[in-house]
Amino acid sequence: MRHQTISPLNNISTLLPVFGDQLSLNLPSLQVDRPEQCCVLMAEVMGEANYVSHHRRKLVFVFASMRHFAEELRSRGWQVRYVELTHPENSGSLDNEIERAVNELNIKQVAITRPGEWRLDSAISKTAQDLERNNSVIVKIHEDSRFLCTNAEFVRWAGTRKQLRMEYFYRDMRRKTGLLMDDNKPIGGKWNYDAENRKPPGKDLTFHSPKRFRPTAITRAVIDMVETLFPDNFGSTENFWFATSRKQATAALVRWIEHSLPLFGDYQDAMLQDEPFMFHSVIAQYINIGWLDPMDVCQRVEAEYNKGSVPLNAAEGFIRQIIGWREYVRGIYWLKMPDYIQNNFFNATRALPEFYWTAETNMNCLRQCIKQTHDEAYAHHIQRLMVTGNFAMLIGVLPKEVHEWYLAVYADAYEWVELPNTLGMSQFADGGLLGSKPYAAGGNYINKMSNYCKHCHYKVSKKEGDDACPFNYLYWHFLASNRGKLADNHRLIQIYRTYDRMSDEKRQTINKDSEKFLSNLS
Ligand code: FAD
Ligand code: DLZ
Ligand code: SF4
Repeated sequence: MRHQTISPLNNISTLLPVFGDQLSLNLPSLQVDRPEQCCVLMAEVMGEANYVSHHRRKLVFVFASMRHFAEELRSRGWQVRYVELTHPENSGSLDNEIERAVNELNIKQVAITRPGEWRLDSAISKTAQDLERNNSVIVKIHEDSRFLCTNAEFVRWAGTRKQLRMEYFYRDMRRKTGLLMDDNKPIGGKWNYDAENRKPPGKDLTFHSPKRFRPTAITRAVIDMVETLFPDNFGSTENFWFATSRKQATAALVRWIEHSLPLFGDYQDAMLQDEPFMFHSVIAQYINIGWLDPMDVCQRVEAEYNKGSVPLNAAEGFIRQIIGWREYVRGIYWLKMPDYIQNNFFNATRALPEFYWTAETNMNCLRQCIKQTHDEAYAHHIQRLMVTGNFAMLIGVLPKEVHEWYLAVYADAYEWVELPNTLGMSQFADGGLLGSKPYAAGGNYINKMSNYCKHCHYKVSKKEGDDACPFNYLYWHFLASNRGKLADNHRLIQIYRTYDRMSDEKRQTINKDSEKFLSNLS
């Protein structure tokens, strides 16, 4: 096995650690006056590989991307100390690798871009203090400039409001970036075209799959390593096709813009059997790891709208996801951590069902979404929110277990973006910080937005009995069980009225079917 040993580095005084999701040449810590006196440190470590049991495709994507980034840096003249996972002296954690490099290279200064996750940020801050105290090393931690809203700006925005609604944050971000703006007015007269973006899947849709890349020699070596070291982790590495360099990720974006962006808006919420990607961009993993820059992505999309090649609902819908949702959830994460992760508004206690790891369930919507997650480390937003997330909330799974599953299984998952989406948006475990009501739905919604029900063991039209769609009775059971916490929610008043109009017998049947289903689950 090839080990990257550390050749004597001359005149090195500054260490520049770059973490696995910081693969950008624009990182603030890489903007230095004397690159020849710097050494970039990159380390594959078990601490990061194991803190949740990551999908094997995600591990391949992260390590292969890290290795390609190290090559990119070297080709630009940077000195790079790259520690592979199997290196005999690998200490197993990023903070220890920084300390080891400081001691071995006799480093005087360290410059770091702040890690994306609270967990790593605390460990690095502690290491920074130790290095300054014990080794007289100067440590500078830069704020991550790859986002359009700084944490300080978000704190200021949040400080002025009672409710932290994404829509108002998004409008401010449109004003700030000037995207799709006509002076200080939104192009087209409306801020948000979401109402046009909920078309059910049509019969005659044709899709262009995301651009696929043949693994390089570097990636093939990583695949072998991941298969050897993580044989029991979830997911497949077969036919690995993700981009693992900036050039490839950009080519994937260009292809998506050309072929799929025009219909992205219309079918954003639709789901189809055996069509994991539809018109989605499948670029979240590339933006989050640093291969693509969010503002550049949005400007390319805006340019297509200006050329007249895509409708406004597609361009606006996409840009909203990036400068709205993506920035907003990051703001919430840093505003509310570390306590946020403990939230459990409904006091849920159930363990995550085993079939989230095996896809062995008769519920076709869940089987499809989980199987696809296993094969691709990908599911689109509505699959995550309204199928796997909705079901976990309806049956009362511990939010922390749901969170750890999402963090592990998606190639784009890092806690700063995954946690608010899971715990807040999909589980309502924060009691409504992100959403004004829980995203709970029965089988009708899934049937309207997908063709899953046509291929299901259960009947979506049936409300009770062994062959009824479980989402139908679990939906009412969830609302009834959590009435004490939800009854005052003005968006649920009509729904509770409908429940109250049901006969006692019907309500008892809902309860009986639900209890039977839930006891079979456990
Ligand atoms: P598209 O549908 O093509 O959307 C375009 C881009 O918008 C995405 O690439 C992404 O960068 C951004 N985006 C869209 N929605 C969101 C959102 N709600 N929050 C943040 N960014 C958004 N996204 C992640 O990047 N990482 C996660 O770990 C993650 N976990 C999620 C967990 C749950 C329970 C839910 C409901 C959503 C989660 N999302 C997460 C948001 C969203 O589902 C993914 O960003 C999206 O599915 C990625 O696929 P795509 O690139 O094809 O996105
Ligand atoms: C996700 C990940 C994994 C699996 N492995 C590494 C690693 O070995 N080295 C590294 O620097 N980063 C890795 N990452 C990304 C980090 O987990 C990420 O930087 C933190 O979670 C902060 O967002
Ligand atoms: Fe899912 Fe119910 Fe439809 Fe089956 S019938 S696919 S369980 S929503």
